[in-house]
Amino acid sequence: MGTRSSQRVSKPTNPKKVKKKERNAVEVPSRLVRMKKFIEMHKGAQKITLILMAVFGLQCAYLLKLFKLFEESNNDLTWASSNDIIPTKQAVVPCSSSYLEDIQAFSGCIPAQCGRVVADNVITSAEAEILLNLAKRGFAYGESDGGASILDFHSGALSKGKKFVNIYSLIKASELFHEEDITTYRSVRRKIQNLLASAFNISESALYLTHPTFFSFLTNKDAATVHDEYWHTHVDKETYKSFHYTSLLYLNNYGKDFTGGRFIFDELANYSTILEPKKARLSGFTSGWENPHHVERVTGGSRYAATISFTCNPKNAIKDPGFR
Ligand SMILES: O=C(O)CCC(=O)C(=O)O
Repeated sequence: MGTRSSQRVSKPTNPKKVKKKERNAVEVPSRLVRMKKFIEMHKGAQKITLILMAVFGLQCAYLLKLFKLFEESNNDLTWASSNDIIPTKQAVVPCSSSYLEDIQAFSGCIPAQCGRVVADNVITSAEAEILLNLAKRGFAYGESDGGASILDFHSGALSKGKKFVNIYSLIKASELFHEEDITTYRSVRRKIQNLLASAFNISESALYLTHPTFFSFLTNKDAATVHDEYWHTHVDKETYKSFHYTSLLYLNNYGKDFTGGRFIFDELANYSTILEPKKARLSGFTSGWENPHHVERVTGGSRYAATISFTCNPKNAIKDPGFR
């Protein structure tokens, strides 16, 4: 037995098993090292992942901001499309403090709310046609070199070349205007006065026609003087001191008779409210800082409109143009 047991103890080791053991003895520490390395690497990767995520997050935030800005600049609202027939549509905007201050002195003329109105059924197409023909007859005597001409039948001012001339020095009014023109102009003026009074809840008799009242004719010619640069944002109360209520009567059609030339309200909140002109479309608005606006550059054709505006101050009233 003793021999057997000692034999068992001294049993010679199988060389194959030794090799395997040796292999194992070598493999165990290398796995640990690899594990450690892996963990270390993983820690590094975690850091890198976190950094990448932060960079990605920042990029996303930046893109989102850009997208928002882009979205805002594309937030323009076509308030009055030339495809629509608008019975009457109104929008309220808070009155500017300077406008309210100015108008306080004229009771009966203070708007319930400032804002805008557009109406397609107040002026008839026939009335617009008569005024369009009258404007065209007038502009045959003069036109600006630079694509923006005006004709003021009240004062006689007419764009010619780079200056203004008095149309009544070129032709007798009686030869230029027909009785129908005068009656149409008066009827249109009365209708506008009525629309403004009801839209802004004021007394019709508190409104007076004011200077300047003019026809405009715009083309895509390059500007020759500053007077041709109609596309700058402006506030009517600043440009024309006597205005309290501005009205515009369009005499031909955006998209058909001309391209470009849309009327744009430049809102404070970085977007635009767009009005597309169409024949006999009437728009009206309070003339203060609540309604900054411009006309988009005309890109083709001829655009005709009439600016017919009102004051609350009787001292700044003018008579209907008598066409002398
Ligand atoms: O013709 C228009 O639509 C606007 C004209 C205008 O802004 C202006 O005469 O001050």
